[in-house]
Amino acid sequence: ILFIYRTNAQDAFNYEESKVPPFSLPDPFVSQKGKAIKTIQDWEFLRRGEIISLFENQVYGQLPRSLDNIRFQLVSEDKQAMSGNAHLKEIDIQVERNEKNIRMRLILFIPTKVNKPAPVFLLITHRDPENIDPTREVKMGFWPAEAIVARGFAAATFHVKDVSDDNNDTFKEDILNTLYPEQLEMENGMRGLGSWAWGAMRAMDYFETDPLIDANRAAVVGHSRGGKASLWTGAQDTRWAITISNESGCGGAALSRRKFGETVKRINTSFPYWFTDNFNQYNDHEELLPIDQHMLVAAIAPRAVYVASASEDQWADPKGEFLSLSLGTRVHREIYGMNGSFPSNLPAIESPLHLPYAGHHIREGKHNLTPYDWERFMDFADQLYGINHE
Ligand code: GTR
Repeated sequence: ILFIYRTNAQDAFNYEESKVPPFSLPDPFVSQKGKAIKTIQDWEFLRRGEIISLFENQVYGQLPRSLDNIRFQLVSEDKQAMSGNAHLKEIDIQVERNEKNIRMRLILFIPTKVNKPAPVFLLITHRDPENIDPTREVKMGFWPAEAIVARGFAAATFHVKDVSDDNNDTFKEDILNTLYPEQLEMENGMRGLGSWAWGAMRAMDYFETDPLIDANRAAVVGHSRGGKASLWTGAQDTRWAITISNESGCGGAALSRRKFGETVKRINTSFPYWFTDNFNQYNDHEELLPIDQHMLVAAIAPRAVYVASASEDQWADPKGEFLSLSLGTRVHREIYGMNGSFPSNLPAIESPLHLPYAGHHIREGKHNLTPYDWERFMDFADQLYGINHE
């Protein structure tokens, strides 16, 4: 008897384009009552809200509607960080509800050479906290804060653990148990990814108060599971000028109906605490989803959106990520009349495509967030903002 062992559980999934099943996608341009969506008015007051409700109810869960009390406390500061190139602020964002509170730590490096409010990149961090070391004794390519500051942007980040731990056993600690326990009882309640998006929005609440930050030029960035959360943030919260997904894959930028690489069933099995309970209904039934992920991209419109992939990250389905971007940004083009479009095929490796309202690149190499990715995000922001930061 010959046993074939699969050493990598990801091997059992489809990686062949020829085996992608035929599918038809839900239409962002028709309302639930069948009205054709043609104008900015239709989009902003009817269809966009419907799409967000569908994602709330079926995929990520709804965010709490109330924010009882938010406070910002500067816990440490260094005006000469990074050899004088940056002003470091560490801020505790405290949110209180029903006399209970949680704190989320925001790390923020603001370039000192800029004498006007700085545009900012916020990274939703799920990896080891050494990736975002505020002392900069450890410097990782995952968050190249020096390089971000050198280009005139503020570099901000928080760790998801402060809002909801990335762990099935402990994700309820912090905001869910402490502030919003009723969400846990709801089949469309907030879970892990929703909590992280909530955290990003609280960072934005802070940016709006800091005179050194240009909150109108803020980008939210996440890698992989963090990219799923950044898309969910940008889709709901219209304050972000740019929403960036790096290799977010299934439940992020990739179209679920392609079933290429990671599938809905697999993600709900491995990471049941990321999504709301209702998402389980679509295990092996992607065709029943009332949305697909191109509509998450669409919900960001008219604000800018960037989707990045990596050539060896087939688990995240680079082609499915690109298709979502190109289909989702039809709203930018067809409703808002923005110029430029994407080609029908996935662009070549390391040939970034930066349109006025959307960006894409596929980097050579493995699943990761790297300085190459960051430099492209900053190129895109420079172009969008039309600035040199001198
Ligand atoms: C994988 C997961 C992906 C992605 C990735 C990551 O195990 O299947 O959906 O989130 O982790 O976050 O790096």
